[in-house]
Amino acid sequence: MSDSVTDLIDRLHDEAAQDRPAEETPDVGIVMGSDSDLETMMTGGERRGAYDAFVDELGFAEQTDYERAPDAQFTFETYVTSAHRTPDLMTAYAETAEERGLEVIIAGAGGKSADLPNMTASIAYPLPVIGVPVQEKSVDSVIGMPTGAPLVAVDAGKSFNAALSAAQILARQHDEVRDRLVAYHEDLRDGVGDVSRKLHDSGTPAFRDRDR
Ligand code: RP5
Repeated sequence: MSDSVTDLIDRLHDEAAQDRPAEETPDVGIVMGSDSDLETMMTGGERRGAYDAFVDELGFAEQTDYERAPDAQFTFETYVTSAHRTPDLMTAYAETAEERGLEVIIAGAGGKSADLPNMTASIAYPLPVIGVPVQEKSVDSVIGMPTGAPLVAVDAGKSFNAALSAAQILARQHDEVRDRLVAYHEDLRDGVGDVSRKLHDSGTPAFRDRDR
């Protein structure tokens, strides 16, 4: 049988069988249960997401072709692998992840049975998985792993932080990622300093009305 899911599964196994140098394979794998999770997981939603953290703040690029790496040194890739609708694809992704060269996976799902992060973590073990509950009601099902089955998770919707956490894992081996993380934090610090001075020096009413 050949269908789009089977094709993807075959592709993942083919890629796992290749012997690509680490510099050419994606460093981070991002999976989500549905493309309806895209804004929360990646970009364009109520708050900034993993795509914004990786691309705008840390200089990563999205790798869309496993056999053709982008110029950027650090990369991520993105797939939909639903735990309930495509358990075979979720399994194939998780079990090939390490061989395909991934260092860490970010997995997000919504609903009350947000099983993708924890199932991906169980199958991809010992690769670290960072879970993102896409909705508040998904938090318990993402973080509720039994003893001995580890999963690191962020708060509901905080895929931006999941990207920073993934970068922290990569930074243990790559000074360049560490430098980018430090620079990002210094920017945050400067931002607080700037806003604090403006608030104080202009006074509350003028500060509040500054962008009106
Ligand atoms: C979950 O069900 C997905 O992660 C998504 O958050 C939710 C709803 O999915 P759709 O019905 O929008 O595809 O598995």
